[in-house]
Amino acid sequence: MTRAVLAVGSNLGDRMGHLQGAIDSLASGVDVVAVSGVYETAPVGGPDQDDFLNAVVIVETSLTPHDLLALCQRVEADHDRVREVRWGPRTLDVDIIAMEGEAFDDADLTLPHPRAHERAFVCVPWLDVDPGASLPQGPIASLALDRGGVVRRSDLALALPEESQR
Ligand code: A4P
Ligand code: MG
Repeated sequence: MTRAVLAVGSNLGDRMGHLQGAIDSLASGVDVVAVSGVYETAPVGGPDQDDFLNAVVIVETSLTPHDLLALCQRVEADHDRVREVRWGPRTLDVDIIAMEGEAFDDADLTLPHPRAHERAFVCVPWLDVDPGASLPQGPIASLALDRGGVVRRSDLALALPEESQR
């Protein structure tokens, strides 16, 4: 089994519903082993748009990287993903941030995610679930990140799949 780090984000509609739905749907194809806290984050890039809720999910899988990407894209489609412009508002985004031992770049998939190291909305929740996490740019804990727009929502929590189905 390979450990993979996924980032989930939503800034349209029932944001928590989309994030919890993503975690529950991912469980049909991978083992979900940990879920970070939920963060309210200012949008980075793209048009003027509403704040996101972001979180990081740790999974274990024997899927290949491309099959994991296909699962992430199926989960997005199941949540009526609409995205008209790059970096624009979306009901659900599920990105692969890193996969243990995998580093490559082709037309469909870049691992580790090429923008993860500069994104506090990915690195801050990732640190919740893995304080020792690192990227090719260095340990996440020592990256210079602008954390200004990333606020923990301690009133919100995502559940592991079994808990959410109880
Ligand atoms: N792709 C390549 N590598 C990967 C990977 N590691 N994981 C390809 C996932 N997909 C990967 O993605 C476009 C294409 O990237 C896919 O077809 C896949 O083959 P997409 O999800 O369709 O489009 P996107 O998400 O709009 O584009 P992109 O470039 O992936 O955007 P980012 O970098 O994911 O940024 N601000 C806040 N606060 N919170 C957010 O969650 N998200 C974005 C999206 C921008 N600003 C944000 C947030
Ligand atoms: Mg994406």
